[in-house]
Amino acid sequence: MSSPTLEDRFAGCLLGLAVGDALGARFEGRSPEGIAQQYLQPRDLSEHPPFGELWYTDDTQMMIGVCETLIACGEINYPELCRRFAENYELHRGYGRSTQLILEAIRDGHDHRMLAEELLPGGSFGNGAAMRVAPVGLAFRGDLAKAAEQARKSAQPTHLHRLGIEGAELLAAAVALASCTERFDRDSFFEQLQAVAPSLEYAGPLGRARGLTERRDLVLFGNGIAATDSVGTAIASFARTPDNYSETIGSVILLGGDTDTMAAMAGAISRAYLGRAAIPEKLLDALEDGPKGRRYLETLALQMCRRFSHRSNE
Ligand code: RVK
Ligand code: MG
Ligand code: MG
Repeated sequence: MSSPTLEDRFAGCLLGLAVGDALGARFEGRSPEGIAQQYLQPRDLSEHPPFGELWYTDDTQMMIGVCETLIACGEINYPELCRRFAENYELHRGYGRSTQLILEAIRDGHDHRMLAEELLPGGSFGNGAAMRVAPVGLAFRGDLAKAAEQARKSAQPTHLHRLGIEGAELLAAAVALASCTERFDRDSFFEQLQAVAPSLEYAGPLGRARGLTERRDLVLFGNGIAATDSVGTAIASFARTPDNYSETIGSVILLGGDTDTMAAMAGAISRAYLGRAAIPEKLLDALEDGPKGRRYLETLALQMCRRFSHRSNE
């Protein structure tokens, strides 16, 4: 099988994230036992997806804001990022509580920096900065230090806790590495990731992910809204089944809990590696296609690719 083109990888990453988010959203907050009554195997979710159109959530909506900023400015520009987040914001997409209040403050011209510092002790360590950061990994795929620096900037408006920020750095690095990979090499992938996120809170899950073979052992990773409970889970699922998108996103959805976000993050990494082709047609066809829907994501991917492909071999 020939390697995907860069354009394929960019489109795959954005669509893989949106499809994971939208499919996972149907199961958000449910228990693994409840989901198992309907779906026993990860691939069943792609072969027999829930009925009707699949709507994405805050994960994809914020990722779109990151993409738009990168395309407009060539890097993360704080005022532009805030403007895009607030402009795209729709409450019904289901935002984290603190992120919601911050985006409403930006929209209404209030002091949002104070909220980011004070709403949660030490700032937010939610997975909201990691779930939206994949485009940063694509844009700076040839330079992990730059990708990490830009990931930190992209977290700033809403996530000031070091664990929320580190989760974003880690996810951006995972996407960057996957998008440069011709043939997945587990040891090399984890060695590079471990250098990006040295904190104990991430070193533990990354170390376990490196040795993960059985799907049942994914339950040893978290399934929650904290970045430390979900970023490692998404990476572990990708690394267990790097050649199989349906298995990668289905496995994290069957864990229950924060299913949209784990599947969004795992889907972005998976498709940055595999490219767009073979995202199951049934899922792609079901993804919403109104304003800023499926076709808009394809356009964004093309614009991202044009703007950033020259950085690929740096
Ligand atoms: C609804 C204590 C903290 C904390 C801290 C907890 C969407 C809080 C997406 C907070 C994702 C929650 C998710 C979310 C993304 C964070 N001390 N608790 N320092 N920091 N928390 O509001 O964008 O689903 O319970 O920053 O990270 O699909 O309410 O939102 O699943 O994490 O929300 O943190 O959320 P926020 P976010
Ligand atoms: Mg969500
Ligand atoms: Mg979520």
